[in-house]
Amino acid sequence: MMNVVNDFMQALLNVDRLLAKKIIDDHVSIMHPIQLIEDIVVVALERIGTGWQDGTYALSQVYMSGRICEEVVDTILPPSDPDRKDQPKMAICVLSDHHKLGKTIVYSLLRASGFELLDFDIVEVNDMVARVKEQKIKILLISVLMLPSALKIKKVKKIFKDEGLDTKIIVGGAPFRFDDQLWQEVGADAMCETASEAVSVVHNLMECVS
Ligand code: B12
Repeated sequence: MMNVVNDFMQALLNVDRLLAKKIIDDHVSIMHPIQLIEDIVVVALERIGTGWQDGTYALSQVYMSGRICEEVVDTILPPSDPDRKDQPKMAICVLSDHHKLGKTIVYSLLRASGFELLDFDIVEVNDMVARVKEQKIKILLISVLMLPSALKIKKVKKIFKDEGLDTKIIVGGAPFRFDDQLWQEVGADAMCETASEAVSVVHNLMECVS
């Protein structure tokens, strides 16, 4: 698997869309799409991010890698399951930052697993709270990839508390993988390391909401 990750990473760094797509296409028949994304795409992007941080790669390479992955991932995400489950109202969003790929994957995975959920896309705190109230959201999934965005969840939680909202918050994204206490510090009800975990975590939380 490490060789495949290396090849995929090189294709991204060389901005070779065709090769990147071919590597993914070659594996999609032997791996579940979400597994493939987590074992190849996420790992390669993380390594590119670390390489940018230590000065090995340029931000333009991070940017183009992200764009190519968005295109490639889009072609393999599973279709939604028409047999919707009986469930509390849910929504997903990116809070404040502009890293959308994780959110897109979690959204597709939950829909493919039979859940219906709204996509608020990128939102700021006040807009998010207003939409949660308007739509009577019971479970809110928040994706963030930057620490300052993660810390804003504290404010969301405080407003929910002050206004008597019992909406449960599930968080995910890089800052929570870097620091495994952070989800509790920001007041979330649950955290997922990967998109695959979202289905069982949502199931567990569904039992706590009316
Ligand atoms: C690609 C990328 C970009 C692209 C984004 C393109 C796009 N449209 O998404 C671009 C070039 C635009 C970008 C810009 C920046 N980036 Co950037 N970026 C990345 C990189 C390399 C990969 C992110 C990614 O897409 N990963 C793949 C996805 C699929 O993984 P994921 O989001 O983690 O999601 C998985 C899980 O976490 C989980 N998940 C995610 N969210 C949720 C939510 C829920 C509810 C659940 C259940 C699960 C879940 O499911 C997914 C699948 O398993 C990361 C490195 C990293 N380690 O993450 C840096 C990184 C996030 N970026 C970083 C930074 C600093 C920036 C910039 C500030 C750089 C700059 N100086 O301009 C800007 C900020 C832009 C902004 N305002 O948001 C830092 C953040 C550091 C920090 N501590 O805050 C990182 C960590 C890089 C680093 N090592 O320093 N970036």
